[in-house]
Amino acid sequence: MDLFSEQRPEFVPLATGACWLPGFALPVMDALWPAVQQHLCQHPAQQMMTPMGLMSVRTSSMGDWGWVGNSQGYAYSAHQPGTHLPWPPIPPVIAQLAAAAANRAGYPDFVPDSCLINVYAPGSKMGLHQDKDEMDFSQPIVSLSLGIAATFLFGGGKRSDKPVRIPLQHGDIVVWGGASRRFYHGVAQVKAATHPLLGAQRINLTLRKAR
Ligand code: MD6
Ligand code: FE
Repeated sequence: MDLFSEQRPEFVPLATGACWLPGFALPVMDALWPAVQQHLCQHPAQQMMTPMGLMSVRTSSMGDWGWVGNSQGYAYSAHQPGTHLPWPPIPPVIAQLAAAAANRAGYPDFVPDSCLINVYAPGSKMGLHQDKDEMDFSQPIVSLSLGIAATFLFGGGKRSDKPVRIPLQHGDIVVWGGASRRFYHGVAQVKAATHPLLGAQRINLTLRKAR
């Protein structure tokens, strides 16, 4: 028996409609990480422009709808910037994991049509924002964290609401919807670290029903 292993709970409620599922993705990691790696080799994550300036994270997408930004704004797009090709489909291991996590969180009918991949090098961060470009707010967002740890900032309905700090680790999933679907959130500047599987990076996948 390992006396020093830290027990983490399986389910942590964050707010009405939102929960944290520590380690939920670990049982399928052997199939999941190669699928993400293969996607990123073929569709490298790129720094996107937004009206607020260049983002510090790099971004790629899978599914019917990818997330694309430029200096005019940002939107879901069926086509990749540059090549105008459609995005590749969401691999079944990822879509099935997202549906299982949503089900655990109380959303039994989740079928994602968009998977946004954000790659964080140490020093990258994501400012407080709302996710409000999707059409159906009855569907949740499923967010999967891979690689080095990061502090997720989970606020409230107003930008000025003080966020709680959630220490996300490799394999953790956050599901949110319902009453907290449009809550402000972000990621604190990622601290330098090395993960045995991913090296010095954090990768976040957010799965949505965009349309
Ligand atoms: C991230 N996530 O964790 C950024 N948005 O890297 C998000 O912006 C996000 O995790 C909506 C729902 C879940 C999320
Ligand atoms: Fe977001």
